[in-house]
Amino acid sequence: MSKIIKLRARQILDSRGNPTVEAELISEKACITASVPSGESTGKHEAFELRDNEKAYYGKGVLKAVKNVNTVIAKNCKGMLVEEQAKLDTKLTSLDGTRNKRRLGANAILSVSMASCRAAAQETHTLLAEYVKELYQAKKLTLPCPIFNLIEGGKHAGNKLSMQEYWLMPTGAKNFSEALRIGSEVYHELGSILEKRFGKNALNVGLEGGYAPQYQCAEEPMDAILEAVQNLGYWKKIKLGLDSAATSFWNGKSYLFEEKEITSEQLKQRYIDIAKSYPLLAIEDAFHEEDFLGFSLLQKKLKKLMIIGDDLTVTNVDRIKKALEYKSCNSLLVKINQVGTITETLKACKLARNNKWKLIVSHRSGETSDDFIADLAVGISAGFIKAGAPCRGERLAKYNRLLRLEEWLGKKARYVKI
Ligand code: 2PG
Ligand code: MG
Repeated sequence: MSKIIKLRARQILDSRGNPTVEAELISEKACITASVPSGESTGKHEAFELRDNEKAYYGKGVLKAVKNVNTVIAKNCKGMLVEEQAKLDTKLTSLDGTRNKRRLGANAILSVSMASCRAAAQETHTLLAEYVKELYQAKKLTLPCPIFNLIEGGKHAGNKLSMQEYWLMPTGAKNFSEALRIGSEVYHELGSILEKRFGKNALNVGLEGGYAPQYQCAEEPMDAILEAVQNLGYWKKIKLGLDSAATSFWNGKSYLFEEKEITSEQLKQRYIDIAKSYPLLAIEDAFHEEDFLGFSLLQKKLKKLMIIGDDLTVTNVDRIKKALEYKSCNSLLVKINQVGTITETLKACKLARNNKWKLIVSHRSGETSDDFIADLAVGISAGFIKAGAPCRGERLAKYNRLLRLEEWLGKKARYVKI
């Protein structure tokens, strides 16, 4: 056991060029940093991200959050034991005192929560993944199936696609490295297809490294991805998935889909048609963030699919309980900054898992090179990790960490069977 000796934070930039918080923690035995991600298409019910709203960085500075770490949090957490994650996280939430971490900022709080967890792992000379396994009291370690975002739309790209993410899921890979290879090869093959069709412009990418071609029709990206898959002979090894991020095209009354207003019922029918014609395995945020009923109607129709809650559930126990009541989903997207501490993240995962939901640990569109979530996915045996395209440093930080974990853990961690 060792105490926190020094805690401080600084403002750094994320992959979008926006400020974010990095914490530095020095304990009696460790010295580490941790930085927090940030979303673009954020859910209304997420924990509060504190921004300065001043001239610098177009209001997006995080110096207030940094100051909160350097003053209130540092003063009160110095001397606490890094191994006592739950105690530290309770302290952090009670120092904040608000329901959604509005006072100190979930970004300030999460940076310290992550830092402490990583320091505890370092001190005990265990991999963070193994340490998380202990915290979560998991029975085993599992390498997750990566979910690659190959084509972007919605708020993440400058094209006309309504849906935000088109995924390749190499569910038939025999191990993580093969899954990564499939993802990378399909990504490059898809690049050539798009370049032939639209010219070099189509190689521009969205926030998560996926291509952002000028498609508008919802099915076209899937056709292009499948063409790439076909060219490479990977048919049997893959499934497709979607993140609609439907709140971003909901106007309060209807969905603005492919530049037309459609009803919830019409959108549902479109998903059903897509599921009939494509090898679809998952749909995330199929409807807007308050539409628990819409989700459940879809789930009834598409029983075999993963119906994933993201903005709907925001890694929050109360929202997950409501989704359970309505039978809205069968899978949870797990984002540490939606809730703001590691302990609360693990609680949300436990609740979902106890109800037989699948877990998908997820990055945010604004990322840093911090690879915490790779270890988190392995430690809780999530089964899936969504960390963007197999391209761009902040995305590869997670996938490359998983390659290392695969090698280091060897037989201690099997690859998920889907
Ligand atoms: C999502 C995420 C990550 P953002 O909607 O699932 O892909 O995007 O971080 O912008 O919320
Ligand atoms: Mg989402």
